[in-house]
Amino acid sequence: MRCRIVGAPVQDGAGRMGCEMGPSALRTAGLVSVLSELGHEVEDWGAVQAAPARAVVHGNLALKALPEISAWTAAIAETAYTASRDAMPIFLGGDHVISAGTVSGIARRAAERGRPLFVLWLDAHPDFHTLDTTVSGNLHGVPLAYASGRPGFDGYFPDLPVAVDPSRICVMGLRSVDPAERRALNEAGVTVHDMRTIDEHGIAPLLRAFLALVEKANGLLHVSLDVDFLDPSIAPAVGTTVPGGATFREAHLVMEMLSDSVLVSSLDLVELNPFLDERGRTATLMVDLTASLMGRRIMDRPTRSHSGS
Ligand code: DIR
Ligand code: MN
Ligand code: MN
Ligand code: MN
Repeated sequence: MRCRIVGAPVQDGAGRMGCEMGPSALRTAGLVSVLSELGHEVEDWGAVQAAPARAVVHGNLALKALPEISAWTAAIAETAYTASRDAMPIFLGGDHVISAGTVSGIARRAAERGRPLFVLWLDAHPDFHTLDTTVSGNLHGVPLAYASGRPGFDGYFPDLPVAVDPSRICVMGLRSVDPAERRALNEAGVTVHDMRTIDEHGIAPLLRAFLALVEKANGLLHVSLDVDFLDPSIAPAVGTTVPGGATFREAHLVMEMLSDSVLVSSLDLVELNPFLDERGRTATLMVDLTASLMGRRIMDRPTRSHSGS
């Protein structure tokens, strides 16, 4: 497969600095060579350039860096649209606000192809705040709400070409949800698997059910992997650690099942903060998880051929 690496060195959406270094750390951990060794053709597009910010003022004075983030979102959406023309884009964050742009650009591409877009959001948090409900004001808490067309972004974020239908979104790994997000997730009808559900059922059947929906609809699948989906004991390099996350085995199982499904058409690797890492340990884990998603296996397994785009 042809993979296109796209850096999105955004850090203003998170509560602390450091995510800007994420793309460098993922490259340093060997992302490109790992993908090449798996037989993929890899193109590295370098980094998205932020457009100049224009003044944007919002009534919620807690919002941080709104003009800058709005400009980043426009630039990332455009690049995501272009990069997904004839390759599988892998977006290197940057904090999770980059996904406002990546999902928007990918949704536009999917609509043009007449394919429904599904989104798998692997995260401790649902990132389902609007500009009005966020309490922290950190805009990495809003991208899924924006991409699914929740109201209140008009005039502040770029106009959304195509919204992702909430019934095609699955959020997995939740263990930190603000009250406004909980209400909104229920109302919108997003499929939500919190850690308790994963504990009770096991992660595989939950994922399998979602993949069956994607397959049945002949959909495209965007995967957004936040470092804090993982337990902090294995992935410490993130500004918002929450105990009780996915284990090493659960995370690799998810990635291998995604690989087997041959449904994934784009990927975000977000929230890596290399300043908080232990000698590249978290960056290396993120690269290894990407390898599992892109075909690395412990032993040979029966594989399906790619269904094409
Ligand atoms: C919290 C934490 N819900 C907020 N969110 C995220 O700031 O809105 N942390 N995304 O990573
Ligand atoms: Mn997130
Ligand atoms: Mn998170
Ligand atoms: Mn509008």
